[in-house]
Amino acid sequence: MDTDNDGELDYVVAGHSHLYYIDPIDYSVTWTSPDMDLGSWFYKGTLNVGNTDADHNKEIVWLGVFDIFIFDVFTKVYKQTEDIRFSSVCLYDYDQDGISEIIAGTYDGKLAILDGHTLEITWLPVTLTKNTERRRF
Ligand SMILES: [Ca+2]
Ligand SMILES: [Ca+2]
Ligand SMILES: [Ca+2]
Repeated sequence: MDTDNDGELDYVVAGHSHLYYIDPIDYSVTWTSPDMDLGSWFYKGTLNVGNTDADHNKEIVWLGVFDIFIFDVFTKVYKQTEDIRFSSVCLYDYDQDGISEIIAGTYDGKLAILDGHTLEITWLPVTLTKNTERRRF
């Protein structure tokens, strides 16, 4: 994907506790994120790219083990959610204002809409139950 709109494709890779930018020509690593302190866990899911706040730079939205990391592709400054065990994430412009909201599910079955700028959470009035019991017929 071309995350920074310079016409050159960027390879962005998540592995263990880091995010990497890889040069599309010689495959050298051009940027490595700080250690996200995810221990030996791998990241899950895909890297989402979109504009999640008021500036025009795109953000990379990445689900680590439980936390969501939001990197500005130019400044590489990032924000991180805390204290909520997220299990999935995607981007969608829920309120149609041209800025993507972060839609995220949690391990206990809740659905959240996060403001990518303030990380303020709006919980949707649904709880998805995990069907862990075997049905008996
Ligand atoms: Ca690029
Ligand atoms: Ca932005
Ligand atoms: Ca929006």
